Amino acid sequence: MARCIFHIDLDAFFVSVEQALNPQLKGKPVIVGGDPERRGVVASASYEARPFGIHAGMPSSKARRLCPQAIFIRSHFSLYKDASAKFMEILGDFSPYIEPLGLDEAYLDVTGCEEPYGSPRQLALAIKERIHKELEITASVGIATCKVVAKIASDLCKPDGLLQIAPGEEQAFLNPLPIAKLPGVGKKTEQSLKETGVTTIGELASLPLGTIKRQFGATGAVIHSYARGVDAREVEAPSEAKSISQQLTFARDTLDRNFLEANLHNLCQEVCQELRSQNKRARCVAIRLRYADFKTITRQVILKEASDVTQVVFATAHQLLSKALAQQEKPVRLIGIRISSLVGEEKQLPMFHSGTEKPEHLDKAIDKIRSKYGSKAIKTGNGIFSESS
Ligand code: TTP
Ligand code: MG
Repeated sequence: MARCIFHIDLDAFFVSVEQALNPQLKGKPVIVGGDPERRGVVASASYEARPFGIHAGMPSSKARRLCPQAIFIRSHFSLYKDASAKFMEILGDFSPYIEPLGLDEAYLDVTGCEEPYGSPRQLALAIKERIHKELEITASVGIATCKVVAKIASDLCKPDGLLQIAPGEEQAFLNPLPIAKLPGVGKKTEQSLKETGVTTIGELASLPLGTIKRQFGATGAVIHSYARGVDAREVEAPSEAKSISQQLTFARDTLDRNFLEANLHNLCQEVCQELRSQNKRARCVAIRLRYADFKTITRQVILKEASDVTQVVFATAHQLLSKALAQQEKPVRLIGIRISSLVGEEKQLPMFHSGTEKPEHLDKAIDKIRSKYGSKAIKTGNGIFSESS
């Protein structure tokens, strides 16, 4: 089944944050960046300033010459960092598979997340609406089967846009675009390609791979593949793990509910043990099911309070599994769990002793035994199963 990847980029980010704080700036040519008097450069220009030829990286003094009526504002990085954190948090409510790129853009793998919304398009609209409601910033979303096409799509539909490239339409979409639109094609590569008469992505795609490899080496192979709309890169969380996941593909597709529940419990135990070893707790619990026909669904919920307790995570994952199984009864080939929105261990201690601590004691005891004797040394009731035929 084709993946569904979103690339989301906030419009005129620094300017939009300033406009949200000071609505009088809305609808005007606004430039955030360095001082025109002191050799500063433009960081972000409002869409009203862009028709004057103003863009990021341009000397602010030149921007002022091009548009004397523009309003210049100095950068306030702490404001942008706060807005960025809120933006990423919103995205985390829609899919656990997030790859932030800088402050104002991210890839999201939403394969199987779209069902409750009706379609990927509806899901993208829901994300745009949340961002607009909470941050007063518009976002542009590209939807495609891979990262590179999603990124180009979001770039083309700015501002406040939404552009979906249907599976199979990638090449037709890319063909007429100028090569400079392709990530990986910098100024030098663009120039060399133009010298050989290649100006569009379609022309690049139709060059023999050998030719492009001889000219540009390994980079050549990558841009050639991108030009054909082929990009197998996964949406990956940054190196400091922001999520923990485990999945299991069964030897045989199964409809056996007890078997699925038992496996889910084991997976929960594994991710929670890892979570506890990192002294973290998770706020988001997601399950993924892949059916025999490779159709994949993802279901997730945000916990009221972050937790590292296996029983809590399993109870939540179990509810998601029950709902998913009630919706479609098809043999399952893969089950996965992912816990994300991880927070440090600043746990609220209960004022009085209460029975609610018990599952944590149980987890600690299990972790100790497993770390000493291996993960198969102990299983709790939920994790013991036999596969029925
Ligand atoms: P971009 O997303 O590239 O630009 P943008 O959000 O201002 O406008 P667009 O609608 O085209 O996405 O970059 C995000 C922020 O990063 C931008 O608001 C300011 C900062 N930035 C710089 O400081 N210098 C730069 O050269 C660029 C490109 C961005
Ligand atoms: Mg942006």
